[in-house]
Amino acid sequence: MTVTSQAKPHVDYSVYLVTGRELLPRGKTYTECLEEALKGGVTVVQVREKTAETGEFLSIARQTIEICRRYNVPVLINDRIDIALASGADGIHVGQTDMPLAEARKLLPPNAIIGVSCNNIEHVKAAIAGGADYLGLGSIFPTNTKDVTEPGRIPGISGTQDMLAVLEGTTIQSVAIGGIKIDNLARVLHGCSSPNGHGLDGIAVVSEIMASPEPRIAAERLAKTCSSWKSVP
Ligand code: TZP
Ligand code: MG
Repeated sequence: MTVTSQAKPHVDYSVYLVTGRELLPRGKTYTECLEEALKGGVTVVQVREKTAETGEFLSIARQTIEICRRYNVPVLINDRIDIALASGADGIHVGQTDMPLAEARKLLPPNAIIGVSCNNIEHVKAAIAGGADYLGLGSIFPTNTKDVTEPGRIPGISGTQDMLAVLEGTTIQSVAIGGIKIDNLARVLHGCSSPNGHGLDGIAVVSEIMASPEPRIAAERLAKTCSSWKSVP
């Protein structure tokens, strides 16, 4: 699966890892963490680099893709279309202040996956109109991983339910993100559904896996809870 292949890949968003190399525990390398997380059941990876220079970002993206291909797991690039194209990633994830969705679509091949961060229902409506493939809803809880202190940046479970209601009747998938840990995962999965039962397709985490001394176990626990939730009729 690359942005140059033909069909748009189907993505399983169940356990979505967003990278954060700065959170790695002492003694654990990025590639060790990534490979362990993949063995534990991560289903999609977003390479998120906030301080790396372009060359370094590209090399991390390529390294990530090389490892994730072995597990048949798609790789998305945070924000940078140039890095996505140069590395052969499966798509990008954009925030509300990044490249607008419509412009990103024009620049990327038609089979590229594009995800958008949404904090409120206006964002969701715009993302639907712009043809997003999936949405990252949140931050659902406060988190130390990203500055979400601005008013309106933490929709919580009830704000996420409102956003999911707008997604009803569309094929756009969604994950919740922000402060999700194994201890609150069941609450997120069960709590986040619209009044008509439209729920999440998965959850995204940074620190729960990246900061763990045992990323494989962390990913396994998330995957297990997610799969038992998905098996509920
Ligand atoms: N977008 C919204 S919250 C967040 C991002 C990238 C950070 C989530 O990190 P964590 O460690 O899973 O709370
Ligand atoms: Mg961004």
